[in-house]
Amino acid sequence: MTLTANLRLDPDRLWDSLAEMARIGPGVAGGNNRQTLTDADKAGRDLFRRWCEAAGMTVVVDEMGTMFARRAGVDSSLPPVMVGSHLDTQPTGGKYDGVLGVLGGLELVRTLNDLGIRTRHPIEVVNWTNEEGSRYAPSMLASAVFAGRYSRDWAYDRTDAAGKRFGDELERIGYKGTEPVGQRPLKAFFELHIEQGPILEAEGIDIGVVTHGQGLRWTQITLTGRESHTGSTPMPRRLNAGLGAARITERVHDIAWRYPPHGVGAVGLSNVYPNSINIIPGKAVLAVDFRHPDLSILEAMVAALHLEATKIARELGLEIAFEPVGAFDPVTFDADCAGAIRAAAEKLGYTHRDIVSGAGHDACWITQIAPTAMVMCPCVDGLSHNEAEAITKEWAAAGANVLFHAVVETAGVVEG
Ligand code: HGY
Ligand code: MN
Ligand code: MN
Repeated sequence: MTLTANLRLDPDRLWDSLAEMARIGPGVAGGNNRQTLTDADKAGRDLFRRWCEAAGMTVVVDEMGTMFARRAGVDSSLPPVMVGSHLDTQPTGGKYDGVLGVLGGLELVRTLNDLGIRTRHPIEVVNWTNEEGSRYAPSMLASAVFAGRYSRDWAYDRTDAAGKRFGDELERIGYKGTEPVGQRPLKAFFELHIEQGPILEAEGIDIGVVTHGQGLRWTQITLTGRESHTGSTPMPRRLNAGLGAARITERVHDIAWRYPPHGVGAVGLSNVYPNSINIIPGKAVLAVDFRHPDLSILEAMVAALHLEATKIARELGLEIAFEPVGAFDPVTFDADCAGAIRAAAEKLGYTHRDIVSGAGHDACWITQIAPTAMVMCPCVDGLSHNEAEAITKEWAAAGANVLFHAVVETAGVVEG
């Protein structure tokens, strides 16, 4: 039996849930600041747990704090179809990045309950811990541990800018679960996410069928010069780490431009020390974010960075140190899962196109261990990682409806 095209989610209930979650950890400009493992993250997790339990699901938390809300299937021995994303946000994040994927999964279960539909496989709605990687690098940390890329203890030892350990903060908010990470079997994983880019909106297309995800390399660079007086130190005697950071930032931009149309690069995090108006910075720390869908080009960008940043440092008399702080290779998502998404969009009468994800997602790690694909909906001006991030209720509903049909068809509908 398959779901008929008239079966859709309740767009208002989804929209209301998004609005209620957005009230937790508000930003300063209408978005959210619900960073991972903060009190606001805890409050968002608690609300998600209450909603899941009210929908008859049982919630399990693993050792990385990832939440798995399970709706029983007719055959509980079968592996679940997982659906989800993340509830943590950037410090100046939007209301939909990640949240739409988690609450779209919750709404899917609420709709199955309303319709009295049973599935053969269980369904699990997932909130992955620390997708953003802003407070604790690297991004997609919990899904990477789940996929076996990093150990739990390595993740626990990650520290934030204030020196707080990931493991300690997870314990502090009460979400250090007992289930070993990565032990949960799954049949497939589906993630609904806003595009965070301009393509779908510009082309007037409802649904992105994500067939690939580009790769990422994050490199932290520390430059060491010498603090000295900005007034009395002659120019030839300066060892200015801040100047080195500025030149390397410009060079990152140039390296990205060498690989059009997909090459992208930026320095989003950059600090000089001691950051005093009349002291030449003796130290600078910056983080470089390169992305590309082709692994060999991504690696060429990083190699150019090492070569050219080292030359800049030498010219300025600075010491330089590089530390990789995040990496995942370009991925290809599962053709059958992508096919289920395409078929759902067709059945429901939505326009759709295949698309490569510019941003990283938990699905990029889960696809390494199980059949995985993503559904995308447009966002206004392609803007994300900005408090002004916006989507329409119609876009949210279209994405969630396609997710609903693709997940339920994969889980198998049981008659009667
Ligand atoms: O960086 C990313 O692509 C994701 O938003 N964490
Ligand atoms: Mn996201
Ligand atoms: Mn994000």
